[in-house]
Amino acid sequence: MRLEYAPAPESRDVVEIKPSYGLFINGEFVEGGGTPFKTVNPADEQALAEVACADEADVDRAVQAARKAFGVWSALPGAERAKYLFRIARIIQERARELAVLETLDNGKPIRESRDVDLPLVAAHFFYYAGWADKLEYAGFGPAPRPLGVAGQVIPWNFPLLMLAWKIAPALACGNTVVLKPAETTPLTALAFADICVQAGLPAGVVNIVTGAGETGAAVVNHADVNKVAFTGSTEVGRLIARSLAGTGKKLTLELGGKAANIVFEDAPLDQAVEGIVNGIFFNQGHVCCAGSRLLVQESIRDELLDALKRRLGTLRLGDPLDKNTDIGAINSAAQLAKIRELADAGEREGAERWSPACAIPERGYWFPPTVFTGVAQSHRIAREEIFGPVLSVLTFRTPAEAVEKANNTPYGLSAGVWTEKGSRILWLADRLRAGVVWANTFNRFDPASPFGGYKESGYGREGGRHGLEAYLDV
Ligand code: TXE
Repeated sequence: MRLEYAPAPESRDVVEIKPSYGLFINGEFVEGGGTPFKTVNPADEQALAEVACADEADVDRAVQAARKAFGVWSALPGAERAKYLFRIARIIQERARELAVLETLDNGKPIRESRDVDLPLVAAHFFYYAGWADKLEYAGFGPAPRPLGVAGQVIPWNFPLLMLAWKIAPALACGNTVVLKPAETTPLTALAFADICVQAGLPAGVVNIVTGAGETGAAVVNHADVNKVAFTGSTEVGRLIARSLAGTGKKLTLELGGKAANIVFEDAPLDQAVEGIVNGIFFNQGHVCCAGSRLLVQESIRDELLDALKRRLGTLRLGDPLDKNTDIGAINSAAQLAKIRELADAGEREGAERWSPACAIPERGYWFPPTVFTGVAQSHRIAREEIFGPVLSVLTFRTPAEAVEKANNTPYGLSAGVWTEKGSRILWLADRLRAGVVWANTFNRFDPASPFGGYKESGYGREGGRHGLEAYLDV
């Protein structure tokens, strides 16, 4: 790690955080019936604000508000709905700096990422789906696709505002109304988004935000008057939700975990591949469902690639997420840090070799250094389980067939990466990899026009693109 450099902190003053926040129901901020909870800055463990907790009665009020608004919203011509979505997209752009700082404070991710990746993509999703709102009959789902009604949406903490955009933008474009529950460790940007809905003049009840933990989420998905459920989070909770919705007739999409293979062939451009590996697993501290957490490297270039990778990791900066030079921010919560530590310790116990660059860890906050495990066997927990942290497991292969076999040897199937100069090999692998997304000579690239979603235990349904509309329409 480079220890000496000139810090360039983004100003905290661009955002005004209130001491306490209410729920957003029917266009107003209201108190919640549950016990309020604190949201914490993971970089210094200081409380940022107190946030209301929605109980079942609050969730019911939010669903009723969404039901009432559905009549008005779904009856608007698509071009009118588009105007609201365009307005929201523009306000997000105007307030991008404030939202990026708020996201970084609540989540721990580097400001460089929230500013240059998350926020531009959030706005892009609203622009993209605004464009569909008056063209749904041309989406290929039949002549008069209809909205489903009230969408209950539960999202995680790794991309708080971006996951909100993935869920709310297509739902509204299709004419649905929404009750969304953000994750309990990152509620602040969803509440800022509620404020943006007010600023955009969105009719009351079209978007409702209920904060709280898993019980609030369960109340949303199990509410009898919710027609569609969209969930992004752990495979365990995804399974619970699928079970509880069985037989209810609610439409369900699930975006769950992953254990992606990033496959590097001996003919790959090495410097580019190293950047792709770093971006694949250390972007957002590895809190990414499609993270390239397993490096599959062709045996003939293993040592050369690992040397180059370790040199590059030595240049990464871990620390203050608000510093524009920071590459590795804070781990989102104490619970997630404990999970990463547990799995990394299991890696050592099971016989893999652990390596991290020299790295000063701040005294306060939740931190984990970039970590590489070599000598990993397919049976090791670090090769099988989602770590959701900055930890890379390195395995080797000799032939393309062996690479495919190892890459597919996981219960998950969300994403994969292939690095090679050979176009024919890219197509050969893309055909055989059981993954919803296959990147070639790049990794972790997102576009609102591309469908995203998994195979196997990574979930079902697609978000993004034209396919993302299908989740919110009766066709
Ligand atoms: O997830 P949870 P956690 C994976 C990742 C991570 C692990 C645990 O491996 O280490 O999951 O993270 C809400 N009914 N991913 O515990 O609990 C919860 O309040 C309805 C991968 O944070 O699944 C939050 O809003 N909702 C993933 C959301 O579900 C419930 C992103 C996610 O929390 C609920 C996050 C219930 N019974 C974690 N229980 C990805 N695919 O990107 C909880 N929630």
